[in-house]
Amino acid sequence: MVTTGEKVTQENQSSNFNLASYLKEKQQLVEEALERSLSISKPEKIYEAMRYSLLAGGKRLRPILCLATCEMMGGGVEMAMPTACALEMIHTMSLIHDDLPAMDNDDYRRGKLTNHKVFGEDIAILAGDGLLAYAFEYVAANTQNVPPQKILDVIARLGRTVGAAGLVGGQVLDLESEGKTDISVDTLTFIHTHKTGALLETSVVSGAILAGASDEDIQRLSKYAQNIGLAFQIVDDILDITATQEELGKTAGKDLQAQKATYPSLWGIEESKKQAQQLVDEAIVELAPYGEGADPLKAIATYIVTRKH
Ligand code: GRG
Repeated sequence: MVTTGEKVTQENQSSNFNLASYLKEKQQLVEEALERSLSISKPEKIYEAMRYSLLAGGKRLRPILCLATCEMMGGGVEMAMPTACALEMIHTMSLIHDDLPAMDNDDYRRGKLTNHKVFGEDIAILAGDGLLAYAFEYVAANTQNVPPQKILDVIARLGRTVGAAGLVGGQVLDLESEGKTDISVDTLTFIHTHKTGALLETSVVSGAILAGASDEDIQRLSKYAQNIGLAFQIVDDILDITATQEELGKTAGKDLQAQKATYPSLWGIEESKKQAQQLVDEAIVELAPYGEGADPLKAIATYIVTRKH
């Protein structure tokens, strides 16, 4: 599955880079920006519901990927922060809707009760809608020092990513596949490249666009992101089996309970781990031209297969 002739060697693995302190620093910046992005107004209930899920923690992987890519391509954190926040708003709204009784029917998310358990189903649906709309407003109204055409490109990509060509399409196929025993690897991969991979890809690519990256760089970074996106989902499937509710912050073992086809159910756990590692190796190959500047993206790729939650 290696997509270029290059090999992953020791020198293009991150060596002295400290991912833990990098993630801590960026997570703090993102938390502060998210806190500032949405204040309580009238009617208070909907803002409280939106803030409840948006500020409930989480790894903030999508905003960090956007910021890291923007910086790697020569841009600054400030120009990418509105998009980084919008990515987290979109991700959070997808979690709120995914947890609803009509979808996955989950009681816990990010270690807390799900939005509908606290605010009711009606408000949870509206909180998701509110966050989705606000994400687009937030990018358009707050992005500075970026040419308007680039901002429009980011907004168009965000739209495509959440719609039927992305998260919504992946979710529909996922719902249709529940309880079926004959799901192929191709169908499973379609579900996850849309449901999970699309937003991770847009996180990376939008950071590159805002920094003014060339089409060639964007293509390379898309490949990096597609590979880590799929690896991320394979690991998610494995963790659903091997991790505890405390580690996950949500109910463990849900896939088996809902009779969902997963990578471990098709390949077994060991082969799934091998495939995830191979995808990450291939992702890292794409970063070869960017030297030390790519250390954060390399380390994040590695973290994706070693993470415990
Ligand atoms: C987007 C309009 C619109 C509707 C939503 C419900 C739905 C359509 C799509 C489902 C998308 C979904 C929930 C995909 C799963 C993605 C995933 C692996 C989530 C877990 O991500 P982490 O581990 O979570 O990054 P944290 O909590 O760390 O942010």
